[in-house]
Amino acid sequence: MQQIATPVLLDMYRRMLTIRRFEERCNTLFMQGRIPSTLHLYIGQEAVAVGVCANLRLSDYVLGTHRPHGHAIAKGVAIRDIMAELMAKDTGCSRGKAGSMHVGDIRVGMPPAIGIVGGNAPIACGMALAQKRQGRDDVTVCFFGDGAANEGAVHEAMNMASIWALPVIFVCENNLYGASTPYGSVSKLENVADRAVAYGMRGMIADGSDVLAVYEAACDAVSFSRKGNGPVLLECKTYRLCGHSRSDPLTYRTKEEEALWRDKEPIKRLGEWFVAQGLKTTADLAEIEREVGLAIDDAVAFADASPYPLPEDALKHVFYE
Ligand SMILES: Cc1ncc(C[n+]2csc(CCOP(=O)(O)OP(=O)(O)O)c2C)c(N)n1
Ligand SMILES: [Mg+2]
Repeated sequence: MQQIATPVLLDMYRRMLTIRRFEERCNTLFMQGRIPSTLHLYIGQEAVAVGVCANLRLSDYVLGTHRPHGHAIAKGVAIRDIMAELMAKDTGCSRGKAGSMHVGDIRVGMPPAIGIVGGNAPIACGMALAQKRQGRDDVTVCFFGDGAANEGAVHEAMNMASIWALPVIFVCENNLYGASTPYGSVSKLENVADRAVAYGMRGMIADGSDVLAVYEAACDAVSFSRKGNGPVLLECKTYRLCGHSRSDPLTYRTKEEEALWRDKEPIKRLGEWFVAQGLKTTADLAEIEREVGLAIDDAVAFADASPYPLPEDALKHVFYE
């Protein structure tokens, strides 16, 4: 395993924990009716967004999905701005008009996420084409799910990215289900990454419950694409430890399967690794937990105190002005 600097490791731990606690709070706020619309939580998948984004610069781009809170926090969108967006406040990152499925902040390299499954893949090609034509050695990361992998737009985008040698890292978060549909029932191939060969691009697989493994694979993929070698398809094997969206009774999967994945969930795993390596004590980790809790309290207080958008501004920032 490559040597990862301790501050990077610590930042990854803090970010994963921030995503987890942020979303747990979102769930509570949603149940209380303080967050309108719907929510797709990322609980269990934190290592994917964090391990990938720890390899990115501010000028690299990330395109999220309908499950984007983790992507946004990992890329550096402020949690105050995300929370305000979820609560439909004017201070939200999309001025309270977009909600959970469209969080992002172009100032940190993440345009609003795309709720259309697979819809972000062609957009990733466009953004990567711009990066390439501007002579930048930046990359675009396109997160998508195992369900999205079967969308026509994703196939077209991968083919085009390969032909034009675009700097796109296609990160498939294979959490075994597209809503309630098991991946095995919609693909003959065990791995989404095996499809890479059909597009003439590199395919890689990482353990998506292990942030160190994701970091290492993404480091390789990102540096490969930065050098102008074209796109990479990186599949991360992961699992959502929550329902697909609101009111999901989870009847399509077994308690045994859930327990298996809960056992190897990424945050506890990295925490235990820190302690085993002698890098941190359990007291240090408790202090990080406390600080993360305070940051989330602050984000909720900020969103609570923020005004709603004015009705007369409804059409502002919707069309190009
Ligand atoms: C084009 C399109 N079809 C259907 C939906 C409804 N939908 C939202 S999420 C989802 C499942 C997506 O599964 P996957 O790509 O594996 O992502 P995951 O939810 O597992 O993160 C579906 C069918 C949608 N948003 N867009
Ligand atoms: Mg899925």
